[in-house]
Amino acid sequence: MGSTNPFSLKAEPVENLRPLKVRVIGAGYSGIYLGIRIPQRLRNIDLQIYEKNSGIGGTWWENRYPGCACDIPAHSYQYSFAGNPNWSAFYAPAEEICAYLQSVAEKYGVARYVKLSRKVTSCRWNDGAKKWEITVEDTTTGQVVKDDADVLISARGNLNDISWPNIHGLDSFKGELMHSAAWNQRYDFTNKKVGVIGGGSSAIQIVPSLQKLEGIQMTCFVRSRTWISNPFGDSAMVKLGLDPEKLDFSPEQREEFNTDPEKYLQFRKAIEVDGNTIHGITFKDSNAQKGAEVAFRTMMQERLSRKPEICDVLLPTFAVGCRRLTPGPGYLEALVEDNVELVSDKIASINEKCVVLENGREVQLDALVCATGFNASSPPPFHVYGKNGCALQQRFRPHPETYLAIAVDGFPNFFMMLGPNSAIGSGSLTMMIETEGDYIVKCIRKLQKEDYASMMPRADRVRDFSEYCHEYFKKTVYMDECNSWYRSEGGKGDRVTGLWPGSTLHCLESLRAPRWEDFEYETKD
Ligand code: N01
Repeated sequence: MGSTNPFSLKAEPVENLRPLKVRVIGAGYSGIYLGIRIPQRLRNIDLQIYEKNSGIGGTWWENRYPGCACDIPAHSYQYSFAGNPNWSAFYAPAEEICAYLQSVAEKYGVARYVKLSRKVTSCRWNDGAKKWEITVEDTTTGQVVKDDADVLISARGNLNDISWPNIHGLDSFKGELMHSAAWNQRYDFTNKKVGVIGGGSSAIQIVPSLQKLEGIQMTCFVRSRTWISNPFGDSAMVKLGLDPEKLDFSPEQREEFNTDPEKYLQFRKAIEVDGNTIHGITFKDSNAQKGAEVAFRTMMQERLSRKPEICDVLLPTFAVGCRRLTPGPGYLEALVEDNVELVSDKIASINEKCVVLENGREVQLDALVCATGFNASSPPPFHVYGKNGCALQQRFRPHPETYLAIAVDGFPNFFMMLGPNSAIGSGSLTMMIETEGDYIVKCIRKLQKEDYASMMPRADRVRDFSEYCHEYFKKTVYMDECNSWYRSEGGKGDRVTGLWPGSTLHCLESLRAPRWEDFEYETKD
């Protein structure tokens, strides 16, 4: 019988477990999880986590634009074992999430494994030694260090390779130019003419925050339509007597969550149940999809009633959820303000001072914000060479293929957290992260206990999963007529490579117990 305490360690004799070197790339939600679980569940592991930034927290360390918050209810965007009754708002701000991650890392002693300002530039599998050879750059000194590992885990996140818009003349702009994920905190936007390119989740958070600044004049360049949803988890809020319009928790509510665990658990449960019902929306022509379309259309029309012409260019013709849904508190309200103009005409070029539209109009600007997202379907931004020197970049052409989003044939002892096909458009990403991490821990335990030098998924199993994904997504809204980072080839491809093919619960069940027969193994010589 196992212990009911998830943190307890079974009393395994240490000498039974082969020592292994494990290297993790990235100290965001995924890497921190591994920094907790690997030492808890395994013995004789030499663990190191390389983080390119000078602080831990991953995307929540990097993204610091005004209004940056998680648009998923904070209580379902946390580790299952580290519930935080103190979130200040239903959608927690980025700084607060980053501080939460740092506090969890500190509590569980993760920092001792993390090497900050270390950028992994290359990983090469040495078939003779059956080890990964890793090249790491110290970003503060430029010094290059060599390391090796039995097991390599990419926990790099998939939304950090910045995508600048491909617009002629962008480099010639002489005003302040910044990307949403590389914000210049020193720039003062007050009394400025500011352009924002993009209508995705980042722009939707940036626009209402900037719009309130004194003297600002904004032009939002939005070339594609987008669905704005009701707040995720709104029925959970209503059930508990909270007002979905008021997203901050009062001191009394936080006090209640702290002093009444029952109430807190009830609240978390209600959010989870609410989240699970969203999954129905992702199926084409489902009743949930039809219902959501009517509800969101009506809601958007109401909120845009001061400038109904915006509906003509913003209300989508594609299915709800095809591209990422955003609740966007305050976005539609900001678009109807007098100091904001929404421009849907395509941008032709950019010069020193202006964005030039295809219709010839020039929009003069002091600052231009590119909220133009990330190259999400690309392989990691460091080189990974597997067996016979095969590059992961090559293996992922024409589109990424994996075994259960976690491993790839030809790449022994290489595992991915949030790799291709592992995000979720309708549920809790943090639960997926924990599930993937637990699966990888089981694989490492197998290598250790059964004394295998390496394991990797069989090619036919990878093909099966890839075909399963392809068939699954045909039934969903994700293949409808929209651009989204969920899809291959920069958003327009015929494969959905960003998302797990199913619900969060489906992922949890699929990864609960590894099918060891789907892997091939090598022993030490
Ligand atoms: O990026 P995006 P994002 N001219 O790729 C437009 C996560 N996230 O940073 O759709 C004009 O969604 C582009 O237009 P189009 C979340 O997973 C989470 O906003 O290609 N426009 C699009 O509108 C999200 O999905 C939170 O036609 C151009 C926009 O730029 C992901 O990050 C918060 C253009 C890019 O939208 C990415 O979101 C924020 C051009 N030349 C983000 N090029 C949470 O709260 C591009 N665009 C959890």
